[in-house]
Amino acid sequence: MAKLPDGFLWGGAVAAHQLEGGWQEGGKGVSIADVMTAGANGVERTITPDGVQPGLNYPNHEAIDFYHHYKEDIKLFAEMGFKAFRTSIAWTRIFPNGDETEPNEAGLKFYDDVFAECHKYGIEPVITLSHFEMPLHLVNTYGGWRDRRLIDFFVRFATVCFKRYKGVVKYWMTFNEIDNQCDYNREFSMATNSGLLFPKGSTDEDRASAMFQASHYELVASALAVKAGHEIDPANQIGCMINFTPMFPASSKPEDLFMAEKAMQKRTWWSDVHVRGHYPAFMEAYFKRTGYRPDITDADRAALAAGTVDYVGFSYYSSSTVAHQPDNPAYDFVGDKEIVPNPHLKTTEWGWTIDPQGLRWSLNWLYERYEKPLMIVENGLGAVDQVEADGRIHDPYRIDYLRAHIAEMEKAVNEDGVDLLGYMPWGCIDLVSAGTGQMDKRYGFIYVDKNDAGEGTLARSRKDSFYWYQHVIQTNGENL
Ligand code: BGP
Repeated sequence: MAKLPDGFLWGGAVAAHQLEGGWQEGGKGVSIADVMTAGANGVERTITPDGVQPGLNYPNHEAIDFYHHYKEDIKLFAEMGFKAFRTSIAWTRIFPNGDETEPNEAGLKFYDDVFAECHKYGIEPVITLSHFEMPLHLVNTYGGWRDRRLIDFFVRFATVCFKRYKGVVKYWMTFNEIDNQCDYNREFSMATNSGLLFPKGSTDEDRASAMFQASHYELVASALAVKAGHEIDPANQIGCMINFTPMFPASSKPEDLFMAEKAMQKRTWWSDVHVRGHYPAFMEAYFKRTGYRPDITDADRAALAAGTVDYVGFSYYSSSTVAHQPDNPAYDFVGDKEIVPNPHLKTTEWGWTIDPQGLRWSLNWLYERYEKPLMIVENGLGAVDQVEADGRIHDPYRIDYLRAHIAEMEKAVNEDGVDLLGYMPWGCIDLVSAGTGQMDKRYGFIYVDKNDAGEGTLARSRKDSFYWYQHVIQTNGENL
């Protein structure tokens, strides 16, 4: 393969609540992630917003205890040759309840130490400000992002971080996978993204209405944070972060082609606002046509226009295929009926399609639409790994997945002219799964000895993919 440009940010990605543990250390407050139990046997994770209940399994409380192992872990990333490490700052370490006026020094100090450790090895920290880990207090007291006051709380948090880590962190992202909320039939993603909890019996309309409002406040908060970040340090590069799942038509029928177009709009309007500073026409038309009337003021519109992002960060795991259904005349819903299997693609053990060419397509689509640098901040294969009797972990399936995706990424850069800043595969060290709350859905190059029941020594070991990725980075992507 052809090499990537010099300075390409090879690395890996994680999120605070999925690996740090130390959920009550250093003055940390309780986040929504801390009250989520693990799912089991196909059952979704549950949320216990009134507090932790004895006897239930809360995997994020210890996670892989990066809080105490970060030196060892960053050393292993350095051994692989990482140029960048994406993690998030747990909001509750800095503002334990989210609405205080003064930050928690011990929390700020923890990230001073983590970033210093990265720089010791020439690793660039890439930081998400909000990755599914908002303070629980903001959920219980304000109803999460339904409440406009959260804008100020978030901007205060972001501003404290920009000031404290000035000259230390250059690459930032505001909200992780903000567009996940389009799946408003799944209460779990509402809770993780926006802290929106719903009473039993709530309808799709209730959830959609709250979601549009919460999303708007998040977009305004993001724009104000971007503006503040640029003022504090003009060298800051501040991006958005979306879950990019391309929607392909199931057939060449015009209805399916248009369904795919509408399904793409349904996912991408968040990044349209982040990048362009205004709502796309199809969303304005949708609000007019439907009963949704989010509170959007003129001052909000001015804020959106003044805080556009510098780059587009995105996760890519799989593609989806959609077919139009006759009972969806306005093409408004992309639900279980519209999403259909793609007979040309294999799937993972968790049913996610494996579509490397979809990554090249995504890079082309995003670059054409936004003409902004892109950053792949998540990609990877969740799989169950076996530890052999000699302690080694052979994971050729993970290497195959990553090799195929990197090859397509390189074509997008070298043949299609896409401006790509870096590649940070997800869960570079095994961690708690966001979707299931379990350990055994593993993504890492580094194995962590801990099982779904929370048992294990937490010892780290290098998988085969560790050495493979090390070689990829050494050759700047030439040798896959
Ligand atoms: C993304 C999230 C991550 C992550 C990943 C894999 O949606 O940003 O936090 O966990 O998906 O998902 P899962 O952990 O469910 O396999």
